Amino acid sequence: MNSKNKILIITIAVLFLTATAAIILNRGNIEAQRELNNNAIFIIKENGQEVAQFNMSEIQAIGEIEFEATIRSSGRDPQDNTYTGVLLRNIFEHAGVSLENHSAIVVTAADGYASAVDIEKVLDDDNVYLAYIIDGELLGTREEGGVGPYQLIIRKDPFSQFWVKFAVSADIN
Ligand SMILES: Nc1nc2c(c(=O)[nH]1)N[C@H]1C(S)=C(S)[C@@H](COP(=O)(O)O)O[C@H]1N2
Ligand SMILES: [Mo]
Repeated sequence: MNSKNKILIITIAVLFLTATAAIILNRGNIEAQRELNNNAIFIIKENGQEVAQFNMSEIQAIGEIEFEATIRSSGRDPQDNTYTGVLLRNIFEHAGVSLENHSAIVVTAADGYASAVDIEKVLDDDNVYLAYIIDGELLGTREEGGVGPYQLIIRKDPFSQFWVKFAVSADIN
């Protein structure tokens, strides 16, 4: 083998090992973060009364979906992202709460922000999600500079002011 080929093979091997190491390290990282975020409790209420609490693995087990959404916040260009989360309606159904005979769900955040979402929007099977991963990374807590651990996302809204960062509970009224 000539020295040019040797250098080529060594370069390819180094690149391959670096990429493999990065993937493995990142996977470990996500698992560690997810573990940590199992302290992240989301509370389900019906008419102001708590009916259930779920941690992140429990939320995930309800039916994880990947979806695209565009965040349109004032003063910035729209940004397309891939989120991972579950439909808000599925969380209520999992908690044994019927969506019938209700008009809205009020989602409340750790910073006091709250948003009321019409039940018609919640019933749509590709609109109102509770997300915890953005582009393969956990959303992170407010303390970590993130917008989670949970964020309410309303995909089909033309603006994002009714999305809820740091979401902690949802109350069906
Ligand atoms: N908890 C919480 N959620 C919130 C807000 C907020 O201040 N606190 N701002 C809203 C607004 S006005 C927008 S545009 C979106 C995106 O906010 P960001 O641009 O600060 O990420 O989140 C919405 N949800
Ligand atoms: Mo906004």
